[in-house]
Amino acid sequence: MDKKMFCFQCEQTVGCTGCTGNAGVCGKKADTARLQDELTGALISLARAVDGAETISKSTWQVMIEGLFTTVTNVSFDDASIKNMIQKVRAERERLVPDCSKCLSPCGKTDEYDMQQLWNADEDIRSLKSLILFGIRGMAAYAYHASVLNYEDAEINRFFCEALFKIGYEESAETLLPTVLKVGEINLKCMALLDKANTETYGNPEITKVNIGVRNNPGILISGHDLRDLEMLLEQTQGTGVDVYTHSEMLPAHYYPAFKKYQNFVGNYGNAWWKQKDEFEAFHGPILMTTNCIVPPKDSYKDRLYTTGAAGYPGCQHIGDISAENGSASAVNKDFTVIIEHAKKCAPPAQIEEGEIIGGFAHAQVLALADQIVAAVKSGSIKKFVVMAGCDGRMKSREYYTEFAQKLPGDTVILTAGCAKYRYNKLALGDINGIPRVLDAGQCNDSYSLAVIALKLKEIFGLDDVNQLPIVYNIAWYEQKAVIVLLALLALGVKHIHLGPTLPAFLSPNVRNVLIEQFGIGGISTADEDIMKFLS
Ligand code: SF4
Ligand code: SF3
Repeated sequence: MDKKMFCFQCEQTVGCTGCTGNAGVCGKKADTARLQDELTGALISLARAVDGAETISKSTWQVMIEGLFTTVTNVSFDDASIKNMIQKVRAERERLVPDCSKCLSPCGKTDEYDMQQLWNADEDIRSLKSLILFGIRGMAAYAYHASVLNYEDAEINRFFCEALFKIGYEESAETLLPTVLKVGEINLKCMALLDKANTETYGNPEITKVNIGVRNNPGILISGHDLRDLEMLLEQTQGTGVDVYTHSEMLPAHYYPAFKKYQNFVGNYGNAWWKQKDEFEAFHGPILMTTNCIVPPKDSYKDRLYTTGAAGYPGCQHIGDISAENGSASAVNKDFTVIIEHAKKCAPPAQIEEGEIIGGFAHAQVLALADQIVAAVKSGSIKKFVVMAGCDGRMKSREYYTEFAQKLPGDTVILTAGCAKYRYNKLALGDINGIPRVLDAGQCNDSYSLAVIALKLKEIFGLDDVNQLPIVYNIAWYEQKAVIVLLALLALGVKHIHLGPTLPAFLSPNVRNVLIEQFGIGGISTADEDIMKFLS
């Protein structure tokens, strides 16, 4: 494959086949894509080194998880930080197998993997390995957020190695397919770990009305998925006169009890990630991107865009972890003074919306309402739950999701998580006996709640199979965290999931057929046709 770059990991890939030119649709340049490949090849060699090492330390897992997370769509566009990550991976490998680099008759076992081998492989092998790779990239995001809160799991860490090892070494579809399913199984554990980390640290999300208007103070907008970053920012802005607003996937932070005590935690500003060019301009103050999704910024606000954690953009200031710099083993610690001082010099945000939205329907809150929900199902007031979790994206075809939500009959309830919700969470869809018709469980990272709710309902209704529940799945995907949520649902035995707006480019016809035959996976058509089909 003699292309400048090759990437087909997200839904907006060119022509539904792959980004191959000077840059991807997301704005990722060919050089950055090649560095991400180099990083992935280095991570595979690290996994090979782990296989031969006697003792593995925490730093090995941290490097592996951060390295994978860095390559998730819209996380890092910064070549310098990707090169730095590659060096960290190489140093870790050298530490684990110091004799390899000095060996006079090298066996090649810990050599770096050339990703061209994967991109040029037989299409079914490429497809299965891509499912594994993109799945563990998504899972690494969850593991990263959990580890920031000091929650880790040896089985999950080991599995990152196993999966990377298979991408590098395994060439048979018969052995790769079970690994694809195992990625989903392990991810259920990883999502449970992150749920435990978040809820034990910040409390169980509860029903919350979130203001979408603004106040008259300067503000900082925080986006992405990292709750620890938000916590530090809220602490450091106390008494400064600077307000804090959430953006996109940070909206669900308002649902956690721990953040409600901050008087300057004002509300949510804007919508899903892809509208940020207009919304960041109107915000006037600094923006902190803690994870995806970064859109290459306009010059008009680029100096106001800051990154932290795995996120990066060239020319935007990155706020590092002081505890890591000090070599301290304590929790992640960052100094956001520069952003706060910047905010003080900025005008207050321009109001772009007003009113409130409601959310906080993660598993504990929904299960607290179980009696009410079960009664509504038994009386026929609720006929179906429609899981519409996942990602939003800029493609016009995603207007389907707004239309679908609008046209769903009044006896249906939407269960959502992820930024997909912005396609319908501001519609007046009403409630059923006091239960809102859109129940937002949180970020894409909180999709675990939807699995817990389904399993609990199965138990309450005394069913043998999760597919007997009155739940249909119409999931919107964009990046690799949605891929891993899909694999987790398959691991739970959920069948007949509809995935849109288009099926992943990395599914070969044969792999797609396996998913259709074994799991009944399907695409979408029009809102009218799908409502008829899904609810019949
Ligand atoms: Fe293309 Fe998506 Fe890859 Fe960006 S992440 S280069 S848009 S496939
Ligand atoms: Fe959204 Fe980027 Fe996937 Fe977390 S913020 S769901 S796309």
